[in-house]
Amino acid sequence: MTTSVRYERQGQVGVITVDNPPVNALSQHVRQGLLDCLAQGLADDEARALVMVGAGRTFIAGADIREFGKPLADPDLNGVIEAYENATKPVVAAIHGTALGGGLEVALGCHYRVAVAAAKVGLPEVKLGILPGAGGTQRLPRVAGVEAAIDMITTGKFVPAGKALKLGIVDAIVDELVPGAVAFAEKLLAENAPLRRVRDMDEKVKAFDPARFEAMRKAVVKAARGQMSPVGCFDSVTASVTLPFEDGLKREREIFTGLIESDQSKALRHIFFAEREALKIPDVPSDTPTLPIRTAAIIGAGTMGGGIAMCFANAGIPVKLLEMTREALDRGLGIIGGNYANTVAKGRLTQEAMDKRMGLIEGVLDYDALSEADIIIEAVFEEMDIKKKVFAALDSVAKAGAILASNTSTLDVDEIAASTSRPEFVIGTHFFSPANVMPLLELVRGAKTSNQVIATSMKLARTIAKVPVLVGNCDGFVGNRMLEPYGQQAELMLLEGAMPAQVDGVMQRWGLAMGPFTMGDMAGLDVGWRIRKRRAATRRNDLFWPTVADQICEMGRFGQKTKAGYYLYEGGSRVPVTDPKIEQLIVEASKAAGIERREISDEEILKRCLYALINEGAKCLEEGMAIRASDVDVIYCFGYGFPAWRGGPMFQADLIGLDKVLADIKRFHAALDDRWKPAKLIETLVAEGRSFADYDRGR
Ligand code: T1G
Repeated sequence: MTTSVRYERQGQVGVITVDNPPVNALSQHVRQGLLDCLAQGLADDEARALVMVGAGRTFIAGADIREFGKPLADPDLNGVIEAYENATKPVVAAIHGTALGGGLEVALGCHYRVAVAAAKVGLPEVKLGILPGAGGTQRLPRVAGVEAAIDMITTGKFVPAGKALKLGIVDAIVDELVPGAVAFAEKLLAENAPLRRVRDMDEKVKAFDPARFEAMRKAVVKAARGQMSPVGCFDSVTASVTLPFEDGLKREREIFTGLIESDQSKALRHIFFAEREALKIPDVPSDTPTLPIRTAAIIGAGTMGGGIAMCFANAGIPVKLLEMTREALDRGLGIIGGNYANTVAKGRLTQEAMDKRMGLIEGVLDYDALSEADIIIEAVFEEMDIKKKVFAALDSVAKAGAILASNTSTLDVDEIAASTSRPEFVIGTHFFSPANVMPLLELVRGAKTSNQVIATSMKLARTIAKVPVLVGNCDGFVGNRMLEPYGQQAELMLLEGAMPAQVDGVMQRWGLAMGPFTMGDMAGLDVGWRIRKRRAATRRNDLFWPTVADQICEMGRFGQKTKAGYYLYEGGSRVPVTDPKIEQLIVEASKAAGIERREISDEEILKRCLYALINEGAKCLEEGMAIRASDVDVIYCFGYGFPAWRGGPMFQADLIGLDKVLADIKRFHAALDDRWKPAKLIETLVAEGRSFADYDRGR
């Protein structure tokens, strides 16, 4: 008998409790315990019905992902679920927290399901590159209907209990979890309710017209943008309509087996754990006391400042937004209001929730209004002198113990901290635009930033629904530092023979949300232009520096915001249109540089862009600017549109083979220029037969 699942009787109802902290994952001993306790409950003559519940903060959150990649030990989850489905006494699943993946599949194997109002259910396997592999694609359509099942399973979205009730996934909402579930079970007994097996509930799948699948599948393929699992999920759900239940299970198992072995699933599982690993800072103990963050303040109501203010309001934290003039403040508040109104119009937020959030944002015009804030984030113009003035002013008004943060994207956090008397309370909080949408938050550790401020900032990041990664204080930190050589290779290839559309096309077909030039046009070409001007005096003069980007900026073309950059954006459209003028400019720039243009293959484009990221990422690791290679992957997947189903640049290097990557870097070094000097860490790892994953594990 395992200890992670226990049985006890309450009156005439047997209660089976799964207790496998932290999220009651269905590890082997849990699967065995579920079978043992079911047998115990069925053998208990005093027990006329059974309830299944999770101990701690949640119901079962799914299969144990750490078991993937190894031979799955018996008992098989499908067998466990079938045993519950065929139980000779009614079984009620009592859901709180989240019932996810295999957890919801186990609940769907029970005859009935109840939930507390705050509970959520979901089948998020698609986010791990797989599909619900324990009958979820066959049972969920039978309770929720085919359309809702396709929507939930191909997106992995969580559904709150109220909606789950409406859909038919749960049968009742209860106030108190176990008493409510026991009472529900007793009611079933009193009504002599049937042992209702979901597999027998065919009405909703029979009512669905399979002719609709063709158009629906096209939409899923388009949205998947190269990821296989959403399409696999879709195909498996269609079997619930076109095949008998048992055959549908077989079809589900076939597709599952193919997906779980895929590199895409390995990459997505890597990112799942990497995101959580990034929270662990080797020299900041996990029990470091944190500072309370009850109120916040943002300086600067521009695009970034407004977006950051929304992050706090969305998390229910009152936030003051400081501007220097009433006009600038009203403009900033207006943009925020417009953003929220858009979300309401799209049905993603209620008007009441919008009003509540807007009510948490207070515009102010005086630094003194910031004196009670627990954290103050500066989001002013990216010029060091301006930032130092702001921090000097903050130093005189902020209360003792307030965190003073800069949203700088590249500037020296130590220099900013030195303009205060409290550098231990200064940290970089590099949000990504749009700040209320992009999940990544690079936390930049200054030389004097205290452990308490780091621990507080990591915790706060999660509170405001951000994915935090702690990085070192170098020019560009980690994400933007790596973007430099990536952008330079793209620019150099324009002069050597490529055009923007070819380079962007290669990177987007490979899976990036945007190629380098469409991304530059979206972010604003003037941002990079200002950085290049700042660095011009110190950049290496033994290297050739491409000039096309500067020439485009000198024409006043900064991208989407000026309706022209590398591409044209007619009528305010965001769709890039090739501009013959820019193509002509590129050809002339090649000539002026004395470069004979040549055909550049897609493979060379991909390698030079991807390996530039890998090489610089390795340098960040060897300099201690990034703690782990997996942190670099989190940064690129959550902040730069790198496809999570590719796992990040460093995961890709391991997948390709670090020795092969090094061989190509050396080839580029010989053929191109010294930008391609291999990172010492890559040479060391290859010499020792190790991978970035080995490096992260300290092996
Ligand atoms: N397996 C193993 N460990 C898990 C886990 C899981 N399913 N879920 C979470 N953990 C660990 C996590 O790594 C962290 O560990 C700790 O628990 C707390 O997690 C057959 C095949 C449930 C919403 O995809 O979405 O079922 O870092 O920090 O923010 O069809 O965890 O502390 O060492 O995320 O409160 C499907 C994944 C699996 C759900 C809680 N299920 N988990 O969020 O805590 S595949 C999922 C989550 C499957 C079946 C298929 C979240 C959460 P550590 P946390 P949280």
